[in-house]
Amino acid sequence: MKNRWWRKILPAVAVWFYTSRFLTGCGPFGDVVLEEDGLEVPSEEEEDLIVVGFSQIGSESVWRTANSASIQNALSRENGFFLEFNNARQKQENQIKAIRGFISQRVDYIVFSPVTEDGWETVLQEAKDAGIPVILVDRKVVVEDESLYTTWIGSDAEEEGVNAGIWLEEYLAKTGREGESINIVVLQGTPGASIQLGRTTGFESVAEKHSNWRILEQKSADFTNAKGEEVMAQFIRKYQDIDVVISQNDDMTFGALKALEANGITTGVNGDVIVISFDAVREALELVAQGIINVDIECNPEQGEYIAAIIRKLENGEPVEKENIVDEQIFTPENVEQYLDTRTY
Ligand code: GZL
Repeated sequence: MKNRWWRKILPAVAVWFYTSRFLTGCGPFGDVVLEEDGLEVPSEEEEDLIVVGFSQIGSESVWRTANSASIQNALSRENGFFLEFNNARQKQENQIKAIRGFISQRVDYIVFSPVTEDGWETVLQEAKDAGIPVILVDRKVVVEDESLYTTWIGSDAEEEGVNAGIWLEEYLAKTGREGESINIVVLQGTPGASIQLGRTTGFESVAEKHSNWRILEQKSADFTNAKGEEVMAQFIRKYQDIDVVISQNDDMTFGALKALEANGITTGVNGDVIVISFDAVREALELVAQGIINVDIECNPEQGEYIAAIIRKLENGEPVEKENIVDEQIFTPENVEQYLDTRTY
């Protein structure tokens, strides 16, 4: 383990942090949004734990909650880690402040899921200058200098979008509709998020092969249930003949289904509208089993063990891949039943 002499002064830092926070209403690192209990400081007996600062995007979706649980379970004290977990409430400025807080605390590793792909060079350079390795998880960043982060763990967003397009091709052929004019609306995730951009590009790359497919509109509903319902209601008011709804996560799908039902529009295997969703959280898979959602493209949130394994490799001086893709699959009414009982999220 590294000699972390500075840990001796951490209790004093904590007193300073709490005092300044109490007196000024915010922490010395600005209004960093930390867990309710504020700055946790490793105790004497926790000296040898690997200290990880994790900036999570938020708690906007069922998927995100599962992702956080996976990371907190894997980076536990029992497993040799001291985890500083920060919820950025989907704001990049909160993530940047949290990362600066981790740098000030001199954590051993910084791990974060970047809410959007741009605007990270400065803070990543600060982490590099401080000699703190950065591990990206879930979403990606776009930076000139890729040495600013050690590795990335997540899903192949573009492949997920392509898989949605391929499934639609096969489904239309199977139902004798491949020659029909197909009107499509897309509920997109957070603008500028790598996962949203990838899913969009992937699906578009298939759609452009079909002159009879028409993407009427693509609009962000920010990966949330409420916005999904709101944007779907707008689509319904605007377009008379929607054949397919592509929803880039299950939470937006849940909202969209509410709006469709409120307008007497049925969905799924025997419905008016085909619904293609992403994430494959258990609640959505139950709707796939009922034939209400036609297909759910899994995006695996169980990334905690991947992070723990990579940190252990780095601690041992072993090389790690720059990109680590997590396993995932596609769920349809035909195959979903066998997985329902074993789903962990
Ligand atoms: C996917 C992840 C996305 C999920 C949404 O990798 O970034 O963010 O699809 C979540 O549910 O909000």
